[in-house]
Amino acid sequence: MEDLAELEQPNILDEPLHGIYIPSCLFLAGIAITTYLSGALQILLALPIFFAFVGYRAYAAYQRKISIRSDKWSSLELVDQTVVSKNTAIYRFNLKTSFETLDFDPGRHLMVKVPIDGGHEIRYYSPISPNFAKGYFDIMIKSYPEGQVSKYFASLKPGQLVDFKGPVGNFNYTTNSSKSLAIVAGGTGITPILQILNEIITTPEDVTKISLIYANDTENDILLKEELDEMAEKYPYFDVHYVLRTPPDNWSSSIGLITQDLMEGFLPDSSDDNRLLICGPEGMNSSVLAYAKNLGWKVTGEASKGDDQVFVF
Ligand SMILES: Cc1cc2nc3c(=O)[nH]c(=O)nc-3n(C[C@H](O)[C@H](O)[C@H](O)COP(=O)(O)OP(=O)(O)OC[C@H]3O[C@@H](n4cnc5c(N)ncnc54)[C@H](O)[C@@H]3O)c2cc1C
Ligand SMILES: *[C@@H]1O[C@H](CO)[C@@H](O)[C@H](O)[C@H]1NC(C)=O
Ligand SMILES: *[C@@H]1O[C@H](CO)[C@@H](O)[C@H](O)[C@H]1NC(C)=O
Ligand SMILES: *[C@@H]1O[C@H](CO)[C@@H](O)[C@H](O)[C@H]1NC(C)=O
Ligand SMILES: *[C@@H]1O[C@H](CO)[C@@H](O)[C@H](O)[C@H]1NC(C)=O
Ligand SMILES: CC(=O)N[C@H]1CO[C@H](CO)[C@@H](O)[C@@H]1O
Repeated sequence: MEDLAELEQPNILDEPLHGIYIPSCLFLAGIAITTYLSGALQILLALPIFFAFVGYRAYAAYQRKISIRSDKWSSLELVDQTVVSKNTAIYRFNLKTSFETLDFDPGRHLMVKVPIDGGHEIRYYSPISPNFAKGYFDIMIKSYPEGQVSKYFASLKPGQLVDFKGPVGNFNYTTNSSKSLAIVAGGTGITPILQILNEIITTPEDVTKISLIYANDTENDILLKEELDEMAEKYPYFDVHYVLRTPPDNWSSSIGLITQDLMEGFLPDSSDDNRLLICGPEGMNSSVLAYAKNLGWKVTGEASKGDDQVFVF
Protein backbone atom coordinates (compact mmCIF):
# COMPACT_ATOMS: atom_id res chain seq x y z
CA MET A 1 0.00 0.00 0.00
CA GLU A 2 2.78 2.39 0.99
CA ASP A 3 4.55 1.91 -2.33
CA LEU A 4 1.69 2.95 -4.58
CA ALA A 5 2.23 6.65 -4.05
CA GLU A 6 5.94 6.37 -4.71
CA LEU A 7 5.52 4.44 -7.95
CA GLU A 8 3.44 7.19 -9.49
CA GLN A 9 5.78 9.90 -10.70
CA PRO A 10 4.49 13.46 -10.33
CA ASN A 11 4.50 15.65 -13.43
CA ILE A 12 7.47 17.92 -12.83
CA LEU A 13 5.62 20.81 -14.50
CA ASP A 14 2.99 20.66 -11.70
CA GLU A 15 5.54 22.02 -9.24
CA PRO A 16 5.53 25.82 -9.24
CA LEU A 17 9.34 26.05 -9.53
CA HIS A 18 9.47 24.06 -12.77
CA GLY A 19 6.04 24.82 -14.16
CA ILE A 20 5.87 28.57 -13.59
CA TYR A 21 8.91 30.31 -12.18
CA ILE A 22 11.66 28.89 -14.40
CA PRO A 23 9.76 29.22 -17.73
CA SER A 24 8.63 32.72 -16.69
CA CYS A 25 12.20 33.83 -16.00
CA LEU A 26 13.46 32.39 -19.28
CA PHE A 27 10.60 34.05 -21.11
CA LEU A 28 11.21 37.45 -19.47
CA ALA A 29 14.93 37.21 -20.17
CA GLY A 30 14.12 36.43 -23.82
CA ILE A 31 11.85 39.46 -24.04
CA ALA A 32 14.47 41.69 -22.45
CA ILE A 33 17.11 40.64 -24.97
CA THR A 34 14.92 40.94 -28.05
CA THR A 35 13.53 44.26 -26.81
CA TYR A 36 17.02 45.58 -26.32
CA LEU A 37 17.94 44.49 -29.84
CA SER A 38 14.89 45.45 -31.84
CA GLY A 39 12.89 48.06 -29.94
CA ALA A 40 9.67 48.27 -27.97
CA LEU A 41 7.39 46.83 -30.65
CA GLN A 42 8.30 43.28 -29.66
CA ILE A 43 6.95 43.80 -26.14
CA LEU A 44 3.48 44.54 -27.42
CA LEU A 45 3.46 41.19 -29.18
CA ALA A 46 5.17 39.17 -26.47
CA LEU A 47 3.45 40.31 -23.28
CA PRO A 48 -0.04 38.94 -23.99
CA ILE A 49 1.48 35.56 -24.85
CA PHE A 50 3.51 35.72 -21.65
CA PHE A 51 0.53 36.47 -19.43
CA ALA A 52 -1.62 33.84 -21.12
CA PHE A 53 1.11 31.26 -20.54
CA VAL A 54 1.70 32.15 -16.86
CA GLY A 55 -2.01 32.37 -16.17
CA TYR A 56 -2.69 28.99 -17.74
CA ARG A 57 0.16 27.24 -15.89
CA ALA A 58 -0.78 28.79 -12.53
CA TYR A 59 -4.41 27.82 -12.99
CA ALA A 60 -3.56 24.26 -14.03
CA ALA A 61 -1.17 23.76 -11.10
CA TYR A 62 -3.70 25.19 -8.64
CA GLN A 63 -6.47 22.94 -9.94
CA ARG A 64 -4.35 19.85 -9.63
CA LYS A 65 -2.74 20.62 -6.30
CA ILE A 66 -5.71 21.21 -4.04
CA SER A 67 -7.50 17.88 -4.00
CA ILE A 68 -9.94 18.75 -1.23
CA ARG A 69 -11.51 22.17 -0.75
CA SER A 70 -14.06 23.48 1.69
CA ASP A 71 -16.09 25.34 -0.99
CA LYS A 72 -16.59 22.65 -3.63
CA TRP A 73 -16.89 18.86 -3.92
CA SER A 74 -13.97 16.84 -5.27
CA SER A 75 -14.31 13.27 -6.53
CA LEU A 76 -11.45 11.14 -5.27
CA GLU A 77 -10.55 7.55 -6.06
CA LEU A 78 -10.72 4.68 -3.57
CA VAL A 79 -7.38 2.81 -3.68
CA ASP A 80 -8.12 -0.01 -1.27
CA GLN A 81 -9.85 -1.05 1.93
CA THR A 82 -8.35 -2.90 4.90
CA VAL A 83 -10.65 -4.71 7.32
CA VAL A 84 -9.70 -3.92 10.94
CA SER A 85 -12.54 -5.63 12.85
CA LYS A 86 -15.71 -7.61 12.17
CA ASN A 87 -17.53 -4.56 10.81
CA THR A 88 -14.92 -1.82 10.46
CA ALA A 89 -12.53 -1.03 7.61
CA ILE A 90 -9.93 1.59 6.75
CA TYR A 91 -10.53 3.16 3.34
CA ARG A 92 -7.60 4.72 1.48
CA PHE A 93 -8.25 7.46 -1.10
CA ASN A 94 -5.77 8.95 -3.57
CA LEU A 95 -5.16 12.68 -3.57
CA LYS A 96 -4.85 14.19 -7.05
CA THR A 97 -1.05 14.40 -6.99
CA SER A 98 1.45 12.10 -5.29
CA PHE A 99 3.35 14.96 -3.59
CA GLU A 100 0.33 16.55 -1.90
CA THR A 101 -0.57 15.94 1.76
CA LEU A 102 -4.05 16.32 3.27
CA ASP A 103 -2.58 18.31 6.16
CA PHE A 104 -5.73 19.02 8.22
CA ASP A 105 -5.29 20.59 11.64
CA PRO A 106 -5.98 18.09 14.44
CA GLY A 107 -9.71 17.74 15.11
CA ARG A 108 -10.84 18.82 11.58
CA HIS A 109 -12.80 16.36 9.51
CA LEU A 110 -14.04 15.56 6.02
CA MET A 111 -17.53 15.99 4.64
CA VAL A 112 -18.63 13.11 2.42
CA LYS A 113 -21.52 13.03 -0.06
CA VAL A 114 -22.76 9.71 -1.43
CA PRO A 115 -25.67 8.91 -3.78
CA ILE A 116 -28.55 7.08 -2.01
CA ASP A 117 -31.90 6.24 -3.64
CA GLY A 118 -31.71 8.93 -6.33
CA GLY A 119 -30.77 11.63 -3.78
CA HIS A 120 -27.69 11.98 -1.64
CA GLU A 121 -26.63 11.75 2.01
CA ILE A 122 -23.91 13.74 3.77
CA ARG A 123 -21.81 12.42 6.69
CA TYR A 124 -18.58 13.36 8.48
CA TYR A 125 -15.41 11.28 8.81
CA SER A 126 -12.06 12.03 10.43
CA PRO A 127 -8.84 11.32 8.52
CA ILE A 128 -6.63 8.94 10.53
CA SER A 129 -3.50 8.92 8.33
CA PRO A 130 -0.59 11.07 9.51
CA ASN A 131 -0.31 14.61 8.17
CA PHE A 132 2.95 13.82 6.39
CA ALA A 133 1.34 11.02 4.31
CA LYS A 134 1.88 12.00 0.68
CA GLY A 135 -0.59 11.32 -2.12
CA TYR A 136 -3.33 9.66 -0.05
CA PHE A 137 -5.42 9.76 3.12
CA ASP A 138 -7.22 7.11 5.20
CA ILE A 139 -10.62 7.13 6.89
CA MET A 140 -11.89 4.40 9.22
CA ILE A 141 -15.60 3.58 8.99
CA LYS A 142 -17.72 1.23 11.04
CA SER A 143 -20.62 -0.37 9.11
CA TYR A 144 -24.02 -0.47 10.76
CA PRO A 145 -26.56 -2.98 9.38
CA GLU A 146 -29.05 -0.12 8.92
CA GLY A 147 -26.46 2.59 8.25
CA GLN A 148 -27.05 4.15 4.84
CA VAL A 149 -23.65 5.73 4.22
CA SER A 150 -21.48 3.23 6.08
CA LYS A 151 -23.16 0.37 4.12
CA TYR A 152 -22.46 2.26 0.89
CA PHE A 153 -18.77 2.48 1.78
CA ALA A 154 -18.63 -1.25 2.54
CA SER A 155 -19.93 -1.95 -0.99
CA LEU A 156 -17.35 0.24 -2.79
CA LYS A 157 -14.71 -1.30 -5.07
CA PRO A 158 -11.20 0.11 -5.65
CA GLY A 159 -11.25 2.65 -8.50
CA GLN A 160 -14.68 4.06 -7.58
CA LEU A 161 -15.01 7.78 -6.85
CA VAL A 162 -16.40 9.48 -3.72
CA ASP A 163 -17.16 13.20 -3.23
CA PHE A 164 -15.29 15.01 -0.44
CA LYS A 165 -15.18 18.53 1.01
CA GLY A 166 -13.07 19.86 3.86
CA PRO A 167 -11.66 20.67 6.27
CA VAL A 168 -14.72 21.28 8.48
CA GLY A 169 -14.98 21.59 12.26
CA ASN A 170 -13.72 24.23 14.67
CA PHE A 171 -11.62 22.51 17.34
CA ASN A 172 -8.46 24.56 18.00
CA TYR A 173 -5.27 22.89 19.08
CA THR A 174 -1.79 24.38 19.49
CA THR A 175 1.36 22.81 20.96
CA ASN A 176 1.45 22.95 24.80
CA SER A 177 -1.82 24.95 24.95
CA SER A 178 -2.97 22.63 27.77
CA LYS A 179 -1.05 20.83 30.49
CA SER A 180 -3.29 17.77 30.25
CA LEU A 181 -6.06 16.60 27.98
CA ALA A 182 -8.84 14.51 29.52
CA ILE A 183 -10.55 12.55 26.75
CA VAL A 184 -13.69 10.41 26.73
CA ALA A 185 -14.44 8.50 23.51
CA GLY A 186 -17.04 5.88 22.55
CA GLY A 187 -17.11 3.62 19.49
CA THR A 188 -16.02 5.36 16.27
CA GLY A 189 -15.68 8.57 18.32
CA ILE A 190 -12.05 7.51 18.66
CA THR A 191 -11.20 8.82 15.14
CA PRO A 192 -10.83 12.59 15.82
CA ILE A 193 -8.94 11.63 18.98
CA LEU A 194 -6.44 9.59 16.95
CA GLN A 195 -5.61 12.70 14.91
CA ILE A 196 -4.89 14.69 18.06
CA LEU A 197 -2.81 11.85 19.52
CA ASN A 198 -0.83 11.61 16.29
CA GLU A 199 -0.18 15.34 16.29
CA ILE A 200 1.07 15.34 19.89
CA ILE A 201 3.15 12.19 19.60
CA THR A 202 4.84 13.28 16.37
CA THR A 203 5.68 16.74 17.76
CA PRO A 204 8.64 16.12 20.11
CA GLU A 205 8.42 19.56 21.76
CA ASP A 206 4.73 18.98 22.63
CA VAL A 207 4.65 17.81 26.27
CA THR A 208 0.85 17.68 26.70
CA LYS A 209 -0.30 14.77 28.90
CA ILE A 210 -3.23 12.74 27.60
CA SER A 211 -5.58 10.47 29.56
CA LEU A 212 -8.15 8.62 27.48
CA ILE A 213 -11.20 6.63 28.59
CA TYR A 214 -12.47 4.58 25.64
CA ALA A 215 -15.90 2.94 26.00
CA ASN A 216 -17.43 0.22 23.82
CA ASP A 217 -19.89 -2.65 23.94
CA THR A 218 -17.62 -5.67 23.33
CA GLU A 219 -13.87 -6.24 23.05
CA ASN A 220 -14.25 -6.64 19.30
CA ASP A 221 -15.73 -3.11 19.07
CA ILE A 222 -12.54 -1.50 20.42
CA LEU A 223 -11.04 0.03 17.27
CA LEU A 224 -7.26 -0.01 16.79
CA LYS A 225 -6.67 -1.39 20.31
CA GLU A 226 -3.21 -2.68 19.40
CA GLU A 227 -2.16 0.71 18.04
CA LEU A 228 -3.50 2.52 21.11
CA ASP A 229 -1.75 0.07 23.48
CA GLU A 230 1.49 0.50 21.55
CA MET A 231 1.26 4.30 21.74
CA ALA A 232 0.57 4.09 25.48
CA GLU A 233 3.65 1.91 25.91
CA LYS A 234 5.96 4.11 23.86
CA TYR A 235 4.74 7.52 24.95
CA PRO A 236 4.96 8.00 28.75
CA TYR A 237 2.55 10.96 28.74
CA PHE A 238 -0.32 8.95 27.21
CA ASP A 239 -2.60 6.57 29.14
CA VAL A 240 -5.64 4.67 27.89
CA HIS A 241 -8.34 2.99 30.00
CA TYR A 242 -10.98 0.78 28.38
CA VAL A 243 -14.59 0.28 29.51
CA LEU A 244 -16.77 -2.54 28.13
CA ARG A 245 -20.48 -3.07 28.53
CA THR A 246 -20.27 -6.78 27.63
CA PRO A 247 -16.73 -7.90 28.54
CA PRO A 248 -15.13 -11.32 27.90
CA ASP A 249 -14.31 -13.57 30.90
CA ASN A 250 -10.66 -12.58 30.94
CA TRP A 251 -11.39 -8.81 31.02
CA SER A 252 -9.53 -7.01 33.80
CA SER A 253 -10.40 -3.38 33.03
CA SER A 254 -13.66 -1.50 33.80
CA ILE A 255 -17.11 -2.91 33.09
CA GLY A 256 -20.41 -1.14 32.39
CA LEU A 257 -20.93 2.47 31.32
CA ILE A 258 -18.73 5.47 31.99
CA THR A 259 -19.34 6.80 35.52
CA GLN A 260 -18.40 9.97 37.35
CA ASP A 261 -16.10 7.94 39.64
CA LEU A 262 -14.27 6.54 36.63
CA MET A 263 -13.75 10.04 35.23
CA GLU A 264 -12.56 11.32 38.59
CA GLY A 265 -10.19 8.38 39.00
CA PHE A 266 -8.61 8.26 35.52
CA LEU A 267 -8.74 11.78 34.13
CA PRO A 268 -6.81 14.91 35.14
CA ASP A 269 -8.72 17.45 37.25
CA SER A 270 -10.76 20.35 35.89
CA SER A 271 -8.13 23.07 36.46
CA ASP A 272 -7.79 25.93 33.94
CA ASP A 273 -4.62 24.34 32.53
CA ASN A 274 -6.54 21.28 31.35
CA ARG A 275 -9.21 20.52 28.75
CA LEU A 276 -11.87 17.83 28.41
CA LEU A 277 -12.65 16.40 24.95
CA ILE A 278 -15.73 14.22 24.36
CA CYS A 279 -16.56 12.23 21.25
CA GLY A 280 -19.14 9.49 21.22
CA PRO A 281 -22.77 8.58 20.60
CA GLU A 282 -25.52 10.91 21.84
CA GLY A 283 -26.32 8.95 25.01
CA MET A 284 -22.69 8.83 26.02
CA ASN A 285 -21.85 12.48 25.51
CA SER A 286 -24.88 13.76 27.43
CA SER A 287 -24.15 11.65 30.53
CA VAL A 288 -20.43 12.48 30.35
CA LEU A 289 -21.28 16.21 30.14
CA ALA A 290 -23.44 15.94 33.28
CA TYR A 291 -20.59 14.23 35.21
CA ALA A 292 -18.13 16.79 33.88
CA LYS A 293 -20.24 19.62 35.29
CA ASN A 294 -20.24 17.94 38.73
CA LEU A 295 -16.46 17.59 38.53
CA GLY A 296 -16.02 21.33 37.96
CA TRP A 297 -15.43 21.48 34.19
CA LYS A 298 -16.81 24.57 32.38
CA VAL A 299 -19.72 23.02 30.48
CA THR A 300 -21.42 25.65 28.27
CA GLY A 301 -24.48 23.64 27.19
CA GLU A 302 -24.12 24.95 23.62
CA ALA A 303 -22.35 23.71 20.49
CA SER A 304 -18.63 23.73 21.27
CA LYS A 305 -16.43 26.62 20.10
CA GLY A 306 -12.78 26.14 19.13
CA ASP A 307 -11.19 27.15 22.44
CA ASP A 308 -13.85 25.89 24.91
CA GLN A 309 -12.42 24.09 27.94
CA VAL A 310 -14.94 21.28 27.34
CA PHE A 311 -15.16 20.40 23.66
CA VAL A 312 -17.76 17.96 22.26
CA PHE A 313 -16.97 16.77 18.71
C1 LIG B 1 -17.26 15.03 13.55
C2 LIG B 1 -17.64 13.62 13.22
C3 LIG B 1 -16.67 12.70 12.87
C4 LIG B 1 -17.01 11.38 12.60
N1 LIG B 1 -16.03 10.50 12.26
C5 LIG B 1 -16.34 9.23 11.99
C6 LIG B 1 -15.33 8.29 11.61
O1 LIG B 1 -14.15 8.66 11.49
N2 LIG B 1 -15.69 7.00 11.38
C7 LIG B 1 -17.01 6.57 11.48
O2 LIG B 1 -17.27 5.39 11.25
N3 LIG B 1 -17.98 7.45 11.81
C8 LIG B 1 -17.69 8.75 12.06
N4 LIG B 1 -18.69 9.63 12.36
C9 LIG B 1 -20.09 9.15 12.27
C10 LIG B 1 -20.53 9.18 10.78
O3 LIG B 1 -20.60 10.53 10.34
C11 LIG B 1 -21.91 8.55 10.53
O4 LIG B 1 -22.83 9.09 11.43
C12 LIG B 1 -21.88 7.03 10.67
O5 LIG B 1 -21.01 6.47 9.68
C13 LIG B 1 -23.27 6.44 10.48
O6 LIG B 1 -23.81 6.86 9.25
P1 LIG B 1 -24.78 5.91 8.41
O7 LIG B 1 -25.32 6.70 7.27
O8 LIG B 1 -24.10 4.63 8.09
O9 LIG B 1 -25.92 5.55 9.45
P2 LIG B 1 -27.44 6.21 9.56
O10 LIG B 1 -28.12 5.77 8.28
O11 LIG B 1 -27.25 7.63 9.77
O12 LIG B 1 -27.94 5.46 10.79
C14 LIG B 1 -28.51 4.16 10.70
C15 LIG B 1 -28.51 3.39 12.01
O13 LIG B 1 -27.20 3.31 12.55
C16 LIG B 1 -27.17 3.71 13.91
N5 LIG B 1 -25.98 4.48 14.18
C17 LIG B 1 -25.51 5.49 13.42
N6 LIG B 1 -24.37 5.98 13.94
C18 LIG B 1 -24.13 5.28 15.07
C19 LIG B 1 -23.11 5.32 16.06
N7 LIG B 1 -22.08 6.18 15.98
N8 LIG B 1 -23.18 4.42 17.09
C20 LIG B 1 -24.20 3.52 17.18
N9 LIG B 1 -25.18 3.46 16.25
C21 LIG B 1 -25.16 4.31 15.22
C22 LIG B 1 -28.37 4.58 14.09
O14 LIG B 1 -28.87 4.48 15.40
C23 LIG B 1 -29.35 4.02 13.08
O15 LIG B 1 -30.13 3.01 13.64
C24 LIG B 1 -18.36 10.96 12.65
C25 LIG B 1 -19.35 11.87 12.97
C26 LIG B 1 -19.01 13.20 13.27
C27 LIG B 1 -20.10 14.17 13.61
C1 LIG C 1 6.46 23.05 25.04
O1 LIG C 1 6.96 22.82 26.33
C2 LIG C 1 8.25 22.23 26.37
C3 LIG C 1 8.62 21.93 27.83
O2 LIG C 1 8.30 22.99 28.66
C4 LIG C 1 9.28 23.18 25.73
O3 LIG C 1 10.55 22.57 25.71
C5 LIG C 1 8.83 23.46 24.30
O4 LIG C 1 9.69 24.40 23.71
C6 LIG C 1 7.40 23.99 24.27
N1 LIG C 1 7.02 24.13 22.87
C7 LIG C 1 6.25 25.13 22.43
C8 LIG C 1 6.03 25.20 20.96
O5 LIG C 1 5.73 25.94 23.17
C1 LIG D 1 -9.16 -12.53 26.20
O1 LIG D 1 -9.17 -13.73 25.44
C2 LIG D 1 -9.35 -13.55 24.04
C3 LIG D 1 -9.55 -14.89 23.37
O2 LIG D 1 -8.81 -15.90 24.00
C4 LIG D 1 -8.15 -12.76 23.48
O3 LIG D 1 -8.28 -12.56 22.10
C5 LIG D 1 -8.08 -11.43 24.19
O4 LIG D 1 -6.94 -10.70 23.75
C6 LIG D 1 -8.05 -11.60 25.70
N1 LIG D 1 -8.21 -10.28 26.30
C7 LIG D 1 -7.50 -9.88 27.33
C8 LIG D 1 -7.83 -8.51 27.86
O5 LIG D 1 -6.61 -10.55 27.85
C1 LIG E 1 -23.32 13.87 20.98
O1 LIG E 1 -22.99 13.03 19.88
C2 LIG E 1 -23.89 13.02 18.82
C3 LIG E 1 -23.53 11.93 17.86
O2 LIG E 1 -22.18 11.96 17.52
C4 LIG E 1 -23.97 14.41 18.23
O3 LIG E 1 -24.84 14.43 17.12
C5 LIG E 1 -24.44 15.37 19.31
O4 LIG E 1 -24.50 16.69 18.81
C6 LIG E 1 -23.56 15.30 20.53
N1 LIG E 1 -24.12 16.02 21.66
C7 LIG E 1 -23.74 17.23 22.06
C8 LIG E 1 -24.34 17.76 23.31
O5 LIG E 1 -22.93 17.89 21.42
C1 LIG F 1 -10.44 29.20 17.73
O1 LIG F 1 -11.80 28.95 17.47
C2 LIG F 1 -12.63 30.09 17.39
C3 LIG F 1 -14.07 29.65 17.27
O2 LIG F 1 -14.23 28.52 16.44
C4 LIG F 1 -12.14 30.98 16.25
O3 LIG F 1 -12.96 32.11 16.13
C5 LIG F 1 -10.70 31.39 16.53
O4 LIG F 1 -10.22 32.17 15.49
C6 LIG F 1 -9.83 30.17 16.74
N1 LIG F 1 -8.51 30.57 17.18
C7 LIG F 1 -7.40 30.14 16.61
C8 LIG F 1 -6.13 30.60 17.20
O5 LIG F 1 -7.40 29.42 15.63
C1 LIG G 1 -19.59 1.28 17.85
C2 LIG G 1 -19.85 0.89 19.25
O1 LIG G 1 -19.71 -0.25 19.62
N1 LIG G 1 -20.23 1.84 20.04
C3 LIG G 1 -20.47 1.64 21.44
C4 LIG G 1 -19.18 1.70 22.24
O2 LIG G 1 -19.48 1.83 23.63
C5 LIG G 1 -20.29 2.94 23.95
C6 LIG G 1 -20.37 3.01 25.47
O3 LIG G 1 -20.65 1.76 26.04
C7 LIG G 1 -21.66 2.78 23.31
O4 LIG G 1 -22.48 3.87 23.65
C8 LIG G 1 -21.49 2.70 21.82
O5 LIG G 1 -22.70 2.48 21.17
